[in-house]
Amino acid sequence: MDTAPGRPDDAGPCLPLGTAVLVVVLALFAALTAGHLVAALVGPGASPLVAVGNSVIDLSPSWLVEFGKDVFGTKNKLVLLLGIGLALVLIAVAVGAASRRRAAPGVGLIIVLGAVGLAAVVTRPELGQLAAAAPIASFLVGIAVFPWLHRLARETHAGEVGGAGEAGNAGKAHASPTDASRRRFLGSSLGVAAGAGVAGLTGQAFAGPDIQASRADIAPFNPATKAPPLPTGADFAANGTPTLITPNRDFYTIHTALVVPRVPVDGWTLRIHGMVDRPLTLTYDDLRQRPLVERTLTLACVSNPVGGTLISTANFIGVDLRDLLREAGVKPGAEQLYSTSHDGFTAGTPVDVVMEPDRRAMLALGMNGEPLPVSHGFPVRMVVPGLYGFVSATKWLVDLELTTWRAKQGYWQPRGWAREAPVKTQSRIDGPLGDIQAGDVVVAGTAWAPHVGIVAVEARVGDGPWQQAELSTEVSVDTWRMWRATVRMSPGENTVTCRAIDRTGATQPEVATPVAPDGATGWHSVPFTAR
Ligand SMILES: Nc1nc2c(c(=O)[nH]1)N[C@H]1C(S)=C(S)[C@@H](COP(=O)(O)O)O[C@H]1N2
Ligand SMILES: [Mo]
Repeated sequence: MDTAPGRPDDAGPCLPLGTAVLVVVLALFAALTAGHLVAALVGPGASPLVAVGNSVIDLSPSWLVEFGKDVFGTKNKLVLLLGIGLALVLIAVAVGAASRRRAAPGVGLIIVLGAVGLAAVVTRPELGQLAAAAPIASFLVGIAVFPWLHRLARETHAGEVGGAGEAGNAGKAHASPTDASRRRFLGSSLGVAAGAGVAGLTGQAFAGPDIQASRADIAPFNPATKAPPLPTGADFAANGTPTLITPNRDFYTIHTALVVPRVPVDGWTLRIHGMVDRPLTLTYDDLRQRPLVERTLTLACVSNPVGGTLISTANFIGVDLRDLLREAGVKPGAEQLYSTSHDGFTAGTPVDVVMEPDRRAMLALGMNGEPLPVSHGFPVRMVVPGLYGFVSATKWLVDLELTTWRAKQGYWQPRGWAREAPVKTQSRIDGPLGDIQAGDVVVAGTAWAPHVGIVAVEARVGDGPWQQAELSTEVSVDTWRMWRATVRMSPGENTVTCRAIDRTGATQPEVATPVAPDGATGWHSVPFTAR
């Protein structure tokens, strides 16, 4: 049988499994990094890997998303990417095994994955038409690299078979055809791996506009109305609670986007339209020139379990949302303020809540004296005191539409979450931390009922009597409040439980409910071992 180098055929020798898999892996790597590089030009979300990941997130059933969050917390996105990577490796092994004689299965794989990548990119709501260039680049590179490397590998192997008799005495002076073709295959493989590595890293480095530069260009804010200075005793950080203001780097972060959107101030506009008398299109400077207000507000996530930490407080700087909407002139009948993010995320907020004179809802440009951090929505986000973030706190905001509830649904509503979601009254135990001596122990924690206010917190050990806790000085009804209580602990395990009472007079309910659809309820209990 003629197995001359350069003319391998189906009946020829079989590639070792490892080589066949390597060829598939290298071709996939080259294809994905090429797409990643082109995505740097047409939008980071266009990278096929990222687009497929984002689509997996959006198409996943809610229970799976919740499971991911429960098990992996904020690492869930890394786990998703690793999962997709692992799936690709398994596919590469299977297709490699099928491609030991013929290139066809590998070519078929490139076509199928190319179609999946293209479909994921063109159906992403946040990407423009140009974005298709990234998966197309992936496809073209994959469809070129795979058959080429496959042929080189076959040539090497054909040479090995043909030159088997020389194997024992192939000295350095007499390079056999085997050595030459093997060198060609190895050299090409290394070249593909290196080229793909460089393409991937370059794509990563230049993905989108230089957002930190845009952020650094923002002149310091000088709010006309500053947040009042914190009263003394606003937190019990010395007893283990968080500080009243959460530093930006510690502020909890939740979003559906797999890569944080980079939205430069240049060219950013906000449209206010729908059921309004005067539709507006505002630039960043338009917002800056309005009287800026600074407000100390607590933001909470509906996915926060009892005792959880998906809640933080910041001094948000921005413009009053009600004032802005009054300028646009909200028409009667508008029920929903439908906000859209640059990344396609949407939230529906009740208009009557946003328009309450004392609600203090805002469009935030700054956070704790700085421009918004990129991961918290730079350049502009919404914040509505008293509502969970998923129905009110749209980051990377680009569009506000006044509409009805029937016309549109925010991102999470069709995924089984509530339409209207005020933050539930909650309290949690934060300290003491470390070694505990039996006797009198100061237990401390945090309580919140945003826009309602906390009036009391009670704590108890085991089934003992409830004790009134001392409360930190109230900053406003829109911020969390800290508590501490001296309780008696005996040696061994002591389970401490707390509950808050809000300004409506209601006590935080004992019955435990899950986070979906509108926030967890239940009392927080923590066992402490005293010595
Ligand atoms: N664009 C966008 N905005 C978003 C979200 C999102 O997924 N995408 N998540 C919302 C949710 S669920 C919460 S709790 C808050 C969290 O804001 P933070 O990350 O600044 O804490 O942002 C809200 N705004
Ligand atoms: Mo959230």
